[in-house]
Amino acid sequence: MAHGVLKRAAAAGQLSVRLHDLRDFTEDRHRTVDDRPFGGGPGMVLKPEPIFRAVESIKFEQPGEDLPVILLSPQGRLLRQPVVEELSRQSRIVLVCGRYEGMDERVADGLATDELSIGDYVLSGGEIAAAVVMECVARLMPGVLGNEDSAVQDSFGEEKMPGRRVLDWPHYTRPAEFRGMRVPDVLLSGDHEEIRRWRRRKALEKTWRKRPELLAGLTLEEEDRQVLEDLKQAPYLPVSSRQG
Ligand code: 4GX
Repeated sequence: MAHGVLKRAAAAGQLSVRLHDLRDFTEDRHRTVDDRPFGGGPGMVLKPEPIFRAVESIKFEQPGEDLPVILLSPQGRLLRQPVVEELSRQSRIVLVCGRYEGMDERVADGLATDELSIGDYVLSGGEIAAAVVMECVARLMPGVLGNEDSAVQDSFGEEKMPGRRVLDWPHYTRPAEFRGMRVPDVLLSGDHEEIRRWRRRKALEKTWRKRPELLAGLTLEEEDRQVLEDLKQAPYLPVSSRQG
């Protein structure tokens, strides 16, 4: 919260974050949040009661509110930009972070409204995953990255929102030549229509070559379809012989 987009979102009054220590919602002398798994096996499991009580204390603040309660876990649906956009429109979100081998399944079954994973790898706790969600959501909030209002992201769609479904185009800055590597001439030409077409072509080309599965579900405009047709015809050029 002290840096970058989270700091900016907070300064713009768009974001506030509260931490809730599960131990504050225990009732025993040792403030116990975990226990051994039924059925045996290694490791510990987070008990359901402190998690239910913690989330219920947040629900109690605004009775009747439609409050998303999101469990971070490798079993969740993958966090992708459309999910981030959906979350950025919510006024409040609860992110539930587990530790240990996991948490009592009744949290997923009877408390969480959604389960999200930030990727197919195993963290030791949900906190970093929650920070990733916060970061992605904060950068879409009005007034945070120069998005004056939330309508901007929708109406600009793909073109100004690379990363939504196609990869970004290549970026260059000065110097125009660095260690023998030239910036493509078109970017120095000042021809804005030509530059727009080049960027679109490069974005599609990069997506086609590096992440072809991202193009699968897309309905493309005529210009894009033509570009992709040409790409599929073109022979693949090794890095050493590419230019422009
Ligand atoms: N994307 N982890 C959660 C503990 C746990 C296990 C099961 C609830 C149910 C992860 C991820 C992730 C590791 C966070 C296990 N909590 N979270 N933790 N990948 O790997 O979100």
